[in-house]
Amino acid sequence: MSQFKQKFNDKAQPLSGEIKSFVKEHADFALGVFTVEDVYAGMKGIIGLLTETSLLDANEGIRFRGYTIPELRAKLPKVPGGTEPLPEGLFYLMVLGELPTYEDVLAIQVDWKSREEVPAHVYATIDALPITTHPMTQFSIGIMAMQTDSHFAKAYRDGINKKDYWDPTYEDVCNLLARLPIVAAYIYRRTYKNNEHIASDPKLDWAANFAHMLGYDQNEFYKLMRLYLTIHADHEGGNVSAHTTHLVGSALSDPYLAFSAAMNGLAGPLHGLANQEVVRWIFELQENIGKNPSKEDIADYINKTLKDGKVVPGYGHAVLRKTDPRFVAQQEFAKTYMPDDELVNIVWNIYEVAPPILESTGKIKNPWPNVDAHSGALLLHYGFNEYDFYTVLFGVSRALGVMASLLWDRALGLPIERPKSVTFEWLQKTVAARKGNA
Ligand code: HAX
Repeated sequence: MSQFKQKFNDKAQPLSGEIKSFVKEHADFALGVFTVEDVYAGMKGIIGLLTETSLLDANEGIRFRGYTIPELRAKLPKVPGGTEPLPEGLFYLMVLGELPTYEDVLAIQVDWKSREEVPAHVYATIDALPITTHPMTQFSIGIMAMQTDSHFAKAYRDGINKKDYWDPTYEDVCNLLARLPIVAAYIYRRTYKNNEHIASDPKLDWAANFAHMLGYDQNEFYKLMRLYLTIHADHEGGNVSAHTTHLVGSALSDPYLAFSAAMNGLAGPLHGLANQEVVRWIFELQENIGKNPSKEDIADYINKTLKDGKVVPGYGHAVLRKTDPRFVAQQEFAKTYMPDDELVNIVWNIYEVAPPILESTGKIKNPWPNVDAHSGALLLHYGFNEYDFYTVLFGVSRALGVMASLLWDRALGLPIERPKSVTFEWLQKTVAARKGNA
Protein backbone atom coordinates (compact mmCIF):
# COMPACT_ATOMS: atom_id res chain seq x y z
CA MET A 1 0.00 0.00 0.00
CA SER A 2 1.37 3.47 -0.89
CA GLN A 3 2.20 5.85 1.95
CA PHE A 4 -0.57 8.20 0.75
CA LYS A 5 -3.20 5.43 0.79
CA GLN A 6 -2.01 4.21 4.21
CA LYS A 7 -2.13 7.74 5.61
CA PHE A 8 -5.69 8.14 4.32
CA ASN A 9 -6.83 4.96 6.04
CA ASP A 10 -5.07 5.96 9.27
CA LYS A 11 -7.06 9.22 9.28
CA ALA A 12 -10.38 7.91 8.04
CA GLN A 13 -10.88 5.12 10.59
CA PRO A 14 -10.78 7.29 13.75
CA LEU A 15 -12.63 10.22 12.12
CA SER A 16 -15.50 7.98 11.13
CA GLY A 17 -15.95 6.98 14.78
CA GLU A 18 -15.55 10.57 16.00
CA ILE A 19 -18.28 11.80 13.61
CA LYS A 20 -20.67 9.04 14.70
CA SER A 21 -20.34 9.97 18.37
CA PHE A 22 -20.58 13.73 17.58
CA VAL A 23 -23.83 13.16 15.65
CA LYS A 24 -25.20 11.03 18.51
CA GLU A 25 -24.33 13.61 21.13
CA HIS A 26 -25.70 16.65 19.23
CA ALA A 27 -28.45 14.96 17.24
CA ASP A 28 -31.12 17.55 18.16
CA PHE A 29 -28.96 20.68 17.70
CA ALA A 30 -30.83 22.90 15.18
CA LEU A 31 -28.71 24.45 12.37
CA GLY A 32 -31.49 26.49 10.74
CA VAL A 33 -35.06 26.55 9.56
CA PHE A 34 -36.34 26.41 6.01
CA THR A 35 -39.32 28.09 4.44
CA VAL A 36 -41.82 27.67 1.63
CA GLU A 37 -39.61 29.96 -0.47
CA ASP A 38 -36.63 27.62 0.08
CA VAL A 39 -38.60 24.70 -1.33
CA TYR A 40 -38.88 26.60 -4.63
CA ALA A 41 -35.36 28.08 -4.56
CA GLY A 42 -33.29 25.03 -5.41
CA MET A 43 -32.52 24.24 -1.75
CA LYS A 44 -30.05 27.15 -1.58
CA GLY A 45 -28.75 27.82 1.90
CA ILE A 46 -30.20 24.62 3.36
CA ILE A 47 -27.44 22.73 5.19
CA GLY A 48 -27.87 19.10 4.18
CA LEU A 49 -24.51 17.87 2.97
CA LEU A 50 -21.15 16.99 4.46
CA THR A 51 -18.11 17.88 2.32
CA GLU A 52 -14.68 17.98 3.93
CA THR A 53 -12.54 19.10 0.99
CA SER A 54 -13.53 22.77 0.78
CA LEU A 55 -15.86 25.39 2.25
CA LEU A 56 -17.35 28.42 0.47
CA ASP A 57 -17.94 31.78 2.13
CA ALA A 58 -20.32 34.11 0.25
CA ASN A 59 -18.01 37.11 0.62
CA GLU A 60 -14.55 35.65 0.90
CA GLY A 61 -14.82 32.80 -1.62
CA ILE A 62 -13.51 29.28 -1.46
CA ARG A 63 -11.11 27.78 1.07
CA PHE A 64 -9.64 24.36 0.37
CA ARG A 65 -9.09 22.65 3.73
CA GLY A 66 -8.79 26.12 5.24
CA TYR A 67 -6.52 27.65 2.58
CA THR A 68 -7.60 30.49 0.25
CA ILE A 69 -6.51 30.50 -3.39
CA PRO A 70 -3.68 33.04 -2.79
CA GLU A 71 -2.48 30.84 0.10
CA LEU A 72 -2.56 27.74 -2.10
CA ARG A 73 -0.56 29.57 -4.77
CA ALA A 74 2.05 30.38 -2.15
CA LYS A 75 2.12 27.16 -0.13
CA LEU A 76 1.47 24.19 -2.43
CA PRO A 77 4.56 22.56 -4.00
CA LYS A 78 5.61 23.75 -7.45
CA VAL A 79 7.96 22.34 -10.08
CA PRO A 80 11.54 23.58 -9.46
CA GLY A 81 11.55 27.26 -10.46
CA GLY A 82 7.77 27.13 -11.02
CA THR A 83 5.26 29.83 -10.13
CA GLU A 84 1.95 27.93 -9.98
CA PRO A 85 0.92 25.10 -7.65
CA LEU A 86 0.84 21.49 -8.75
CA PRO A 87 -2.80 20.30 -8.73
CA GLU A 88 -1.71 16.84 -7.55
CA GLY A 89 -0.65 18.64 -4.36
CA LEU A 90 -4.14 20.09 -3.99
CA PHE A 91 -5.55 16.56 -4.29
CA TYR A 92 -3.22 15.46 -1.48
CA LEU A 93 -4.36 18.41 0.64
CA MET A 94 -8.05 17.77 -0.05
CA VAL A 95 -7.76 14.06 0.79
CA LEU A 96 -5.53 14.26 3.86
CA GLY A 97 -6.17 17.79 5.13
CA GLU A 98 -2.44 18.56 5.32
CA LEU A 99 -0.05 20.33 2.97
CA PRO A 100 2.17 17.93 0.98
CA THR A 101 5.90 18.19 0.51
CA TYR A 102 7.29 18.20 -3.04
CA GLU A 103 8.25 14.52 -2.48
CA ASP A 104 4.64 13.69 -1.55
CA VAL A 105 3.50 15.22 -4.84
CA LEU A 106 6.16 13.32 -6.78
CA ALA A 107 4.92 10.08 -5.20
CA ILE A 108 1.37 10.81 -6.44
CA GLN A 109 2.75 11.58 -9.91
CA VAL A 110 4.62 8.27 -10.01
CA ASP A 111 1.52 6.39 -8.84
CA TRP A 112 -0.76 8.04 -11.41
CA LYS A 113 1.76 7.46 -14.21
CA SER A 114 1.54 3.73 -13.44
CA ARG A 115 -2.24 3.84 -13.91
CA GLU A 116 -2.41 5.64 -17.27
CA GLU A 117 -3.33 2.68 -19.51
CA VAL A 118 -6.78 3.39 -20.95
CA PRO A 119 -8.54 0.24 -22.27
CA ALA A 120 -8.73 0.17 -26.09
CA HIS A 121 -12.52 -0.09 -26.13
CA VAL A 122 -12.75 3.39 -24.55
CA TYR A 123 -11.19 4.93 -27.66
CA ALA A 124 -13.37 2.73 -29.90
CA THR A 125 -16.49 3.91 -28.04
CA ILE A 126 -15.53 7.56 -28.47
CA ASP A 127 -14.64 6.95 -32.13
CA ALA A 128 -18.14 5.55 -32.73
CA LEU A 129 -19.60 8.99 -32.00
CA PRO A 130 -20.07 11.55 -34.79
CA ILE A 131 -17.18 14.02 -34.85
CA THR A 132 -19.70 16.81 -34.29
CA THR A 133 -20.69 15.40 -30.87
CA HIS A 134 -20.12 18.04 -28.20
CA PRO A 135 -16.82 17.32 -26.38
CA MET A 136 -18.63 17.12 -23.02
CA THR A 137 -20.88 14.37 -24.38
CA GLN A 138 -17.82 12.52 -25.68
CA PHE A 139 -16.15 13.01 -22.30
CA SER A 140 -19.08 11.69 -20.31
CA ILE A 141 -19.41 8.66 -22.61
CA GLY A 142 -15.64 8.05 -22.45
CA ILE A 143 -15.84 8.02 -18.63
CA MET A 144 -18.74 5.57 -18.78
CA ALA A 145 -16.75 3.35 -21.13
CA MET A 146 -13.93 3.22 -18.54
CA GLN A 147 -16.40 1.87 -15.96
CA THR A 148 -15.69 -1.69 -17.16
CA ASP A 149 -12.49 -1.39 -15.08
CA SER A 150 -14.20 -0.44 -11.82
CA HIS A 151 -12.61 -2.08 -8.78
CA PHE A 152 -15.52 -0.98 -6.62
CA ALA A 153 -18.18 -2.55 -8.87
CA LYS A 154 -16.25 -5.82 -8.93
CA ALA A 155 -15.58 -5.82 -5.18
CA TYR A 156 -19.26 -5.17 -4.46
CA ARG A 157 -20.31 -8.04 -6.71
CA ASP A 158 -17.79 -10.25 -4.90
CA GLY A 159 -19.38 -9.38 -1.55
CA ILE A 160 -17.05 -6.80 0.03
CA ASN A 161 -17.61 -5.84 3.68
CA LYS A 162 -18.93 -2.25 3.93
CA LYS A 163 -16.07 -1.18 6.19
CA ASP A 164 -13.71 -1.84 3.26
CA TYR A 165 -15.62 0.19 0.61
CA TRP A 166 -13.02 2.94 0.70
CA ASP A 167 -10.27 0.66 -0.63
CA PRO A 168 -11.60 -0.19 -4.14
CA THR A 169 -13.00 3.36 -4.27
CA TYR A 170 -9.44 4.62 -3.77
CA GLU A 171 -8.23 2.46 -6.67
CA ASP A 172 -11.01 3.72 -8.97
CA VAL A 173 -10.42 7.34 -7.96
CA CYS A 174 -6.68 7.17 -8.70
CA ASN A 175 -7.18 5.29 -11.98
CA LEU A 176 -9.80 7.81 -13.06
CA LEU A 177 -7.60 10.81 -12.20
CA ALA A 178 -4.63 9.25 -14.01
CA ARG A 179 -6.67 8.52 -17.15
CA LEU A 180 -8.95 11.55 -17.45
CA PRO A 181 -6.37 13.87 -19.08
CA ILE A 182 -5.55 11.13 -21.59
CA VAL A 183 -9.19 10.61 -22.56
CA ALA A 184 -9.82 14.37 -22.64
CA ALA A 185 -6.78 15.00 -24.85
CA TYR A 186 -7.85 12.13 -27.12
CA ILE A 187 -11.25 13.80 -27.59
CA TYR A 188 -9.60 17.15 -28.32
CA ARG A 189 -7.15 15.78 -30.90
CA ARG A 190 -9.86 13.60 -32.48
CA THR A 191 -12.33 16.47 -32.77
CA TYR A 192 -10.06 19.33 -33.79
CA LYS A 193 -6.63 18.05 -34.80
CA ASN A 194 -7.17 15.43 -37.50
CA ASN A 195 -7.07 12.52 -35.08
CA GLU A 196 -3.32 13.08 -34.64
CA HIS A 197 -2.62 12.05 -31.07
CA ILE A 198 0.27 12.91 -28.76
CA ALA A 199 1.63 10.34 -26.31
CA SER A 200 1.86 11.03 -22.60
CA ASP A 201 5.31 12.29 -21.50
CA PRO A 202 6.50 10.37 -18.42
CA LYS A 203 8.73 13.30 -17.37
CA LEU A 204 5.92 15.85 -17.04
CA ASP A 205 3.64 16.60 -14.10
CA TRP A 206 -0.13 15.95 -14.40
CA ALA A 207 -1.10 19.44 -15.65
CA ALA A 208 1.88 19.99 -17.96
CA ASN A 209 1.44 16.53 -19.42
CA PHE A 210 -2.22 17.30 -20.11
CA ALA A 211 -1.18 20.51 -21.90
CA HIS A 212 1.43 18.50 -23.81
CA MET A 213 -1.09 15.85 -24.93
CA LEU A 214 -3.47 18.60 -26.02
CA GLY A 215 -0.64 20.00 -28.16
CA TYR A 216 0.36 23.10 -26.15
CA ASP A 217 3.99 22.84 -25.15
CA GLN A 218 4.83 26.42 -24.19
CA ASN A 219 6.13 26.74 -20.63
CA GLU A 220 3.67 29.57 -20.00
CA PHE A 221 0.78 27.34 -21.05
CA TYR A 222 2.02 24.66 -18.63
CA LYS A 223 1.82 27.31 -15.91
CA LEU A 224 -1.69 28.26 -16.97
CA MET A 225 -2.80 24.62 -16.89
CA ARG A 226 -1.38 24.14 -13.38
CA LEU A 227 -3.28 27.21 -12.17
CA TYR A 228 -6.44 26.32 -14.12
CA LEU A 229 -6.57 22.73 -12.83
CA THR A 230 -5.98 23.95 -9.28
CA ILE A 231 -8.61 26.69 -9.08
CA HIS A 232 -11.44 24.74 -10.75
CA ALA A 233 -10.97 21.64 -8.58
CA ASP A 234 -13.58 22.14 -5.87
CA HIS A 235 -16.27 24.57 -4.68
CA GLU A 236 -17.71 22.82 -1.60
CA GLY A 237 -20.44 20.19 -1.91
CA GLY A 238 -23.64 21.81 -3.12
CA ASN A 239 -22.75 22.86 -6.68
CA VAL A 240 -24.29 20.69 -9.38
CA SER A 241 -21.20 18.64 -10.26
CA ALA A 242 -20.10 18.00 -6.66
CA HIS A 243 -23.60 17.32 -5.44
CA THR A 244 -24.28 14.95 -8.36
CA THR A 245 -21.12 12.97 -7.62
CA HIS A 246 -22.18 12.63 -4.00
CA LEU A 247 -25.82 11.84 -4.83
CA VAL A 248 -25.10 9.17 -7.45
CA GLY A 249 -22.25 7.78 -5.35
CA SER A 250 -24.60 7.53 -2.36
CA ALA A 251 -26.41 4.69 -4.14
CA LEU A 252 -23.02 2.92 -4.14
CA SER A 253 -22.71 3.57 -7.86
CA ASP A 254 -18.97 3.37 -8.51
CA PRO A 255 -16.77 6.45 -9.10
CA TYR A 256 -17.03 6.19 -12.90
CA LEU A 257 -20.85 6.19 -12.81
CA ALA A 258 -20.90 9.03 -10.28
CA PHE A 259 -18.33 11.17 -12.11
CA SER A 260 -19.90 10.71 -15.54
CA ALA A 261 -23.23 11.88 -14.06
CA ALA A 262 -21.44 14.88 -12.55
CA MET A 263 -20.03 15.79 -15.96
CA ASN A 264 -23.56 15.82 -17.41
CA GLY A 265 -24.37 18.46 -14.81
CA LEU A 266 -21.17 20.41 -15.46
CA ALA A 267 -22.19 20.48 -19.14
CA GLY A 268 -25.16 22.75 -18.31
CA PRO A 269 -24.85 26.44 -19.33
CA LEU A 270 -25.68 27.68 -15.83
CA HIS A 271 -22.76 25.63 -14.45
CA GLY A 272 -19.50 24.69 -16.21
CA LEU A 273 -20.60 25.29 -19.79
CA ALA A 274 -20.70 28.99 -18.86
CA ASN A 275 -16.96 29.12 -19.71
CA GLN A 276 -17.65 28.43 -23.41
CA GLU A 277 -20.77 30.64 -23.31
CA VAL A 278 -18.70 33.62 -22.13
CA VAL A 279 -16.46 33.37 -25.19
CA ARG A 280 -19.43 32.81 -27.50
CA TRP A 281 -21.11 35.90 -26.01
CA ILE A 282 -17.99 38.06 -26.51
CA PHE A 283 -17.59 36.85 -30.11
CA GLU A 284 -21.26 37.66 -30.82
CA LEU A 285 -20.73 41.09 -29.28
CA GLN A 286 -17.74 41.65 -31.57
CA GLU A 287 -19.70 40.44 -34.61
CA ASN A 288 -22.57 42.76 -33.83
CA ILE A 289 -20.61 45.82 -32.71
CA GLY A 290 -17.02 45.51 -33.85
CA LYS A 291 -13.70 44.03 -32.80
CA ASN A 292 -12.90 46.70 -30.21
CA PRO A 293 -16.13 47.54 -28.38
CA SER A 294 -16.10 50.61 -26.14
CA LYS A 295 -17.45 50.39 -22.57
CA GLU A 296 -20.66 52.02 -23.82
CA ASP A 297 -20.97 49.34 -26.54
CA ILE A 298 -20.50 46.64 -23.91
CA ALA A 299 -23.13 48.23 -21.66
CA ASP A 300 -25.59 48.34 -24.58
CA TYR A 301 -24.94 44.68 -25.37
CA ILE A 302 -25.46 43.62 -21.73
CA ASN A 303 -28.77 45.52 -21.69
CA LYS A 304 -29.79 43.85 -24.95
CA THR A 305 -28.91 40.40 -23.53
CA LEU A 306 -31.09 41.07 -20.48
CA LYS A 307 -33.93 42.47 -22.61
CA ASP A 308 -33.82 39.33 -24.78
CA GLY A 309 -34.43 37.25 -21.63
CA LYS A 310 -30.96 35.67 -21.59
CA VAL A 311 -28.31 35.49 -18.90
CA VAL A 312 -25.01 37.34 -19.07
CA PRO A 313 -22.66 34.36 -18.86
CA GLY A 314 -19.83 34.45 -16.34
CA TYR A 315 -21.75 36.70 -13.95
CA GLY A 316 -23.76 35.77 -10.88
CA HIS A 317 -23.51 32.93 -8.42
CA ALA A 318 -25.80 30.88 -6.25
CA VAL A 319 -23.63 31.38 -3.13
CA LEU A 320 -20.94 34.02 -3.79
CA ARG A 321 -21.80 37.68 -3.25
CA LYS A 322 -18.46 39.22 -4.28
CA THR A 323 -15.99 38.87 -7.16
CA ASP A 324 -14.93 35.23 -7.32
CA PRO A 325 -11.31 34.84 -6.10
CA ARG A 326 -10.88 32.34 -8.94
CA PHE A 327 -11.60 35.24 -11.34
CA VAL A 328 -9.02 37.36 -9.48
CA ALA A 329 -6.36 34.62 -9.69
CA GLN A 330 -6.84 34.43 -13.45
CA GLN A 331 -6.80 38.22 -13.76
CA GLU A 332 -3.46 38.28 -11.92
CA PHE A 333 -2.09 35.65 -14.28
CA ALA A 334 -3.23 37.74 -17.26
CA LYS A 335 -1.69 40.91 -15.80
CA THR A 336 1.65 39.08 -15.61
CA TYR A 337 1.66 37.32 -18.96
CA MET A 338 -0.73 39.11 -21.35
CA PRO A 339 -1.65 42.59 -20.08
CA ASP A 340 -2.16 43.91 -23.62
CA ASP A 341 -4.20 41.03 -25.00
CA GLU A 342 -7.26 42.43 -26.82
CA LEU A 343 -9.76 39.86 -25.57
CA VAL A 344 -8.43 39.94 -22.02
CA ASN A 345 -8.97 43.69 -22.04
CA ILE A 346 -12.56 43.20 -23.20
CA VAL A 347 -13.06 40.81 -20.23
CA TRP A 348 -11.67 43.50 -17.91
CA ASN A 349 -13.92 46.17 -19.45
CA ILE A 350 -16.96 43.89 -18.99
CA TYR A 351 -15.90 43.58 -15.32
CA GLU A 352 -16.09 47.38 -15.00
CA VAL A 353 -19.37 47.75 -16.83
CA ALA A 354 -21.51 44.71 -15.99
CA PRO A 355 -21.89 44.77 -12.16
CA PRO A 356 -23.79 48.07 -11.87
CA ILE A 357 -26.12 47.12 -14.74
CA LEU A 358 -26.82 43.68 -13.28
CA GLU A 359 -27.31 45.22 -9.83
CA SER A 360 -29.77 47.77 -11.21
CA THR A 361 -32.15 44.96 -12.22
CA GLY A 362 -32.88 44.60 -8.52
CA LYS A 363 -33.23 40.82 -8.76
CA ILE A 364 -29.76 39.43 -9.55
CA LYS A 365 -28.32 38.58 -6.14
CA ASN A 366 -24.67 38.60 -7.20
CA PRO A 367 -23.67 41.04 -9.96
CA TRP A 368 -19.99 40.03 -9.80
CA PRO A 369 -17.98 37.75 -12.13
CA ASN A 370 -17.52 34.05 -11.41
CA VAL A 371 -14.66 31.72 -12.44
CA ASP A 372 -16.00 31.30 -15.97
CA ALA A 373 -15.86 35.01 -16.87
CA HIS A 374 -12.08 34.93 -17.38
CA SER A 375 -10.88 31.45 -18.26
CA GLY A 376 -11.67 31.47 -21.99
CA ALA A 377 -9.72 34.66 -22.69
CA LEU A 378 -6.58 33.10 -21.16
CA LEU A 379 -6.87 30.00 -23.33
CA LEU A 380 -7.55 32.02 -26.47
CA HIS A 381 -4.36 33.99 -25.87
CA TYR A 382 -2.38 30.79 -26.50
CA GLY A 383 -4.38 29.94 -29.64
CA PHE A 384 -6.66 27.45 -27.87
CA ASN A 385 -9.74 28.65 -29.72
CA GLU A 386 -11.96 25.54 -29.75
CA TYR A 387 -14.18 26.92 -27.03
CA ASP A 388 -16.67 24.02 -27.10
CA PHE A 389 -13.86 22.08 -25.40
CA TYR A 390 -13.36 24.44 -22.45
CA THR A 391 -15.81 22.67 -20.13
CA VAL A 392 -13.84 19.43 -20.54
CA LEU A 393 -10.80 21.22 -19.05
CA PHE A 394 -13.02 22.29 -16.15
CA GLY A 395 -14.20 18.67 -15.81
CA VAL A 396 -10.68 17.24 -15.58
CA SER A 397 -9.96 19.69 -12.77
CA ARG A 398 -13.30 19.17 -10.98
CA ALA A 399 -12.48 15.46 -10.75
CA LEU A 400 -9.80 16.25 -8.13
CA GLY A 401 -12.27 17.69 -5.65
CA VAL A 402 -15.28 15.49 -6.21
CA MET A 403 -13.23 12.28 -6.26
CA ALA A 404 -11.47 13.27 -3.02
CA SER A 405 -14.92 13.82 -1.50
CA LEU A 406 -16.31 10.55 -2.84
CA LEU A 407 -13.41 8.71 -1.24
CA TRP A 408 -14.35 10.31 2.09
CA ASP A 409 -18.04 9.47 1.53
CA ARG A 410 -17.16 5.78 1.32
CA ALA A 411 -14.65 5.92 4.19
CA LEU A 412 -17.17 7.62 6.49
CA GLY A 413 -19.97 5.29 5.45
CA LEU A 414 -22.27 8.18 4.49
CA PRO A 415 -25.78 6.93 3.73
CA ILE A 416 -27.89 7.02 0.57
CA GLU A 417 -29.21 10.53 -0.11
CA ARG A 418 -32.97 10.89 -0.09
CA PRO A 419 -34.36 14.38 0.63
CA LYS A 420 -38.12 14.74 1.08
CA SER A 421 -40.19 16.27 -1.71
CA VAL A 422 -43.74 17.56 -1.42
CA THR A 423 -46.49 18.71 -3.79
CA PHE A 424 -47.91 22.22 -4.14
CA GLU A 425 -51.16 20.87 -2.69
CA TRP A 426 -49.27 19.55 0.34
CA LEU A 427 -47.67 22.97 0.85
CA GLN A 428 -51.03 24.75 0.55
CA LYS A 429 -52.71 22.38 3.01
CA THR A 430 -49.81 22.50 5.48
CA VAL A 431 -49.63 26.30 5.47
CA ALA A 432 -53.44 26.58 5.81
CA ALA A 433 -53.55 24.06 8.67
CA ARG A 434 -50.75 25.79 10.61
CA LYS A 435 -52.23 29.25 10.05
CA GLY A 436 -55.64 27.92 11.12
CA ASN A 437 -54.07 26.65 14.33
CA ALA A 438 -52.25 29.93 15.03
N1 HAX B 1 -27.56 37.42 -16.17
C1 HAX B 1 -28.89 37.63 -16.22
N2 HAX B 1 -29.76 37.26 -15.25
C2 HAX B 1 -29.21 36.69 -14.15
C3 HAX B 1 -27.84 36.48 -14.00
C4 HAX B 1 -26.99 36.86 -15.07
N3 HAX B 1 -25.69 36.66 -15.04
N4 HAX B 1 -27.62 35.92 -12.81
C5 HAX B 1 -28.82 35.75 -12.22
N5 HAX B 1 -29.80 36.23 -13.04
C6 HAX B 1 -31.24 36.19 -12.84
C7 HAX B 1 -31.71 34.76 -12.68
O1 HAX B 1 -31.86 34.14 -13.94
C8 HAX B 1 -33.01 34.95 -11.92
O2 HAX B 1 -33.97 35.40 -12.84
P1 HAX B 1 -35.52 34.98 -12.71
O3 HAX B 1 -35.96 35.47 -11.37
O4 HAX B 1 -36.14 35.68 -13.85
O5 HAX B 1 -35.56 33.50 -12.81
C9 HAX B 1 -32.66 36.12 -10.98
O6 HAX B 1 -31.57 36.82 -11.61
C10 HAX B 1 -32.26 35.71 -9.59
O7 HAX B 1 -31.18 34.79 -9.70
P2 HAX B 1 -30.09 34.66 -8.53
O8 HAX B 1 -30.82 34.24 -7.30
O9 HAX B 1 -29.27 35.90 -8.47
O10 HAX B 1 -29.16 33.51 -9.09
P3 HAX B 1 -29.33 31.94 -8.98
O11 HAX B 1 -28.74 31.50 -7.69
O12 HAX B 1 -30.72 31.51 -9.27
O13 HAX B 1 -28.43 31.44 -10.19
C11 HAX B 1 -26.53 31.41 -11.58
C12 HAX B 1 -27.04 31.49 -10.13
C13 HAX B 1 -25.03 31.25 -11.55
C14 HAX B 1 -27.15 30.18 -12.25
C15 HAX B 1 -26.92 32.72 -12.31
O14 HAX B 1 -26.28 33.80 -11.71
C16 HAX B 1 -26.60 32.68 -13.80
O15 HAX B 1 -27.42 32.18 -14.58
N6 HAX B 1 -25.40 33.22 -14.22
C17 HAX B 1 -24.99 33.15 -15.61
C18 HAX B 1 -24.46 31.77 -15.98
C19 HAX B 1 -23.14 31.51 -15.29
O16 HAX B 1 -22.22 32.30 -15.34
N7 HAX B 1 -23.02 30.34 -14.67
C20 HAX B 1 -21.77 29.90 -14.02
C21 HAX B 1 -21.86 30.01 -12.51
C22 HAX B 1 -20.60 29.52 -11.82
C23 HAX B 1 -20.40 28.07 -12.02
O17 HAX B 1 -21.12 27.21 -11.57
N8 HAX B 1 -19.42 27.74 -12.81
O18 HAX B 1 -19.29 26.50 -13.22
